This record gives sequence, C-alpha cells and structure tokens, in this order.
Amino acid sequence: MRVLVLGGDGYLGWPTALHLSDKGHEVAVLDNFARRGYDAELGVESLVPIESLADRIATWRELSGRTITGYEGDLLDAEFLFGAVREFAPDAIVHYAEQRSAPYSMIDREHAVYTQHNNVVGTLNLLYAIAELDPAIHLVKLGTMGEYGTPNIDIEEGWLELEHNGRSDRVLFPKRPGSFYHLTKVHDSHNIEFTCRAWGLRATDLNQGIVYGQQTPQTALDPRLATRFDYDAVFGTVLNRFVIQAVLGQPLTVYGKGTQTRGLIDIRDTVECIRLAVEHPAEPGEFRVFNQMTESLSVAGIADLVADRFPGPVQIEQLENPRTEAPEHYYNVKHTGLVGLGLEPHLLSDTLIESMFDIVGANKHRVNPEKLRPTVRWRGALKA
Ligand code: USQ
Repeated sequence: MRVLVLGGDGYLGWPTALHLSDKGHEVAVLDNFARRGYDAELGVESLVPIESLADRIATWRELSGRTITGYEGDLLDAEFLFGAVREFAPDAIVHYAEQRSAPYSMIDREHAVYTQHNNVVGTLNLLYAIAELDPAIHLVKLGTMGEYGTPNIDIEEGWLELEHNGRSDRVLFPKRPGSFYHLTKVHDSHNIEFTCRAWGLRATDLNQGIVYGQQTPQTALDPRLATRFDYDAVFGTVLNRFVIQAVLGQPLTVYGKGTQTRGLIDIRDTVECIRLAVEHPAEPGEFRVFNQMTESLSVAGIADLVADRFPGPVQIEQLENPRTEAPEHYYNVKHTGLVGLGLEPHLLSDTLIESMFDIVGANKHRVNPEKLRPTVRWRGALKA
C-alpha cells in the first residue's frame, strides 16, 4: 500500500515509517520540523543524537534498498498539503503531525492557542484534502487515551451504548480530558467522526496510551536511524523519564502520591498497531476507534518497577502535583480491538527496562539536569 506518514520526523512517526517500509509498503513522510523547533525554544535536545530527515532517509535507502519520499511543509498550509496528497496519492494517511505535549499546551495562553490552532486546523485541512482529492483514503489518526480522562465507569473503545429514559443509542464515549493538548484530540475526534458521517470518509482513531522505549528493530540497525528520546519535564514522558532519572542518580519525580493510573504501550507495539490499522482499513463512512494501550500501571507502580530493576540506589520523590488530575480513581479500559487484528503485545519487562538503562548510560552526558524538574503548572497558565 502507499502510506503517507504525517509527522514522520518525530519520536513515533519515524519508527512507524521505517516499520511500514520494512513490511513492503511504499512510504512517504511529511513534516514541518516543529518538534525540532520546540527543542530550540525550550533549550533541550533529544537524549539520543538524531540525524536530519534527509540523512535518515538516505541511511535507510543504503541499508534496505528501499526509498522513503520526504515532504517538508505544514498542514496549516493547505496548498502545500493538497499538493503532497495529490502527488503521492496514498491509500492511507497516518497522522502524527500535532503538538503532543500536555505541559507545553499549559505554559500560557499563547502555547494553548498555538496547540489548539495547529492541531485542530491542521487536521481540518487534512480532512478537506482527503474529501476533495480521494475520499477512499483511509485516515489513521493518533488520538490519546487522555481524551477519556478517568471516568468512574469502564472505558469502551470510542463508543458507548447508552440507555436513557427508556430509549437507547450508540454515542461517542463522553470525554473529560486533562489539558488543552488532550482537548485538541477530542476536537479532532469530533471533526473526524462528523466527516465520516457527512462525507463518507473512512477513519481509524487510535487512542494511544503513554509510549515507552526508544528502539524498534529498524531504528536499532544503525545509530543514524535512531529516533528521539525526550527527558525534559515538558516533552519527556513518565516511564522514559524515570529510567533517565535513575541512571543520572536523580530522584524519580512522582507527581502527587503517584496513585494516578495510566495506559501504557511499548514503542514496538505502537508501530505494529499502525501497520495493523493500515492493512485492515475502516469501511467507507466508518469512524473506528481502538484503544492503543497494552497495560495499565499507576505512576508510583512505574517508579517502583524502575527502582527495583536499577542496579544501584534510587530515590523516589513525591512532588506536589503540578497538574490538575484525579489522584485516586477507577480505571478499567477495554483494549481488545487491536489484539483482534493480530497484535501480540510486548508487556513491560525487566529486559526492556534494562535495555533502556544502557541507552541512557551511553548518552547521559547530553542531559541538562536543570530541565528535569517540572516548571509548568496547570494553574500557572492563568498568570502569564
Ligand atoms: N508524571 C509524573 N512524573 C513525571 C512525569 C509525569 O508523575 O515526571 C505523571 C503525570 O502527572 C501523569 C502521568 O505521569 O499523571 C503521565 O504523564 P506523561 O507526561 O508521561 O504523559 P501525558 O502528559 O499524559 O502525555 C503523554 C504524551 C501524549 C499522549 C499521552 C497519552 O506526551 O502525547 O497523548 O501521553 S495519555 O497519557 O494516555 O493521554
């Protein structure tokens, strides 16, 4: 199949492009390099050095003999986007091209507005491009488990059968997200579902949990194929950060008591989920939702796991939670759709955590320890 990966220079977009290319698909990546720009803005760099997109593509060609086409541009530039979709003529478009950090979206008004405009309008342009150029294109959109929040009922895969006053209906599962970033994914889901209903588009919304890990079989082939690894308090995610903090001899920063529970997924499962979704498209008019996570863990549980595996002393520190989130809550998520398509999950293992210690150990001189502590406060956004 011909697959266009939007955000194909990012943490997950690049390994996804490699995985799909490795499986024999014709792949193009499109990126505006905003993610590299946030690094410059925040004064940090990926823990693991990463090559330019052009060098990554050249390396993959050298090692695999396969070509990945590159497009540089922005989804907000509709003329560019329409041009790329028209020229590449994909069967499927995988859409990662959004600002994906909750803390970044909560820095202040400007960052909230930027995030909402960038994510929601970019996706809206994409929906128009698909509808006008080729409505048969299957959109595979990265949503987030954070769209649901932590409701006091079981979390279904996107839809809920509801009975009310003696009548019943199938409705989108109610959303209660926890940041302006997570809200953009809710807004996207609504826009996408509407275009499936109104225009007959076909889409899969993948509500992904927190991703951990840094290597896939393809990125591990050569250091020039490495994907980024974020450790800072704005873009670094919880398990990756705890591993890095342990290796650096810094305390693991548990926000609050760490009783909040989240869905997690290994990066190798992320890329496989995308392949499964691409190769088993939604029907025309169908808005299909999968919960892309493989297990649930509490933040304190993650800290304990990392501390147990690390071959040395580890301090766990409970910080006052900079975010607004429920400390104790019910969390029971249905996630059988992707397994039904053939996903065989890699559950969090000692081996994986230990391999991450090695990756961090080799690069720890690149860390700026000042960027480890959280500075963005959910209520602080009001003061800016
Ligand atoms: N947390 C800590 N200590 C830290 C960092 C985080 O206790 O040093 C806690 C947070 O309070 C939160 C949980 O860990 O309860 C997860 O935080 P995170 O920064 O790892 O993840 P999150 O902000 O939810 O966002 C990440 C990705 C985002 C994706 C989301 C999936 O950045 O793109 O959508 O995970 S989910 O969490 O399922 O919404």
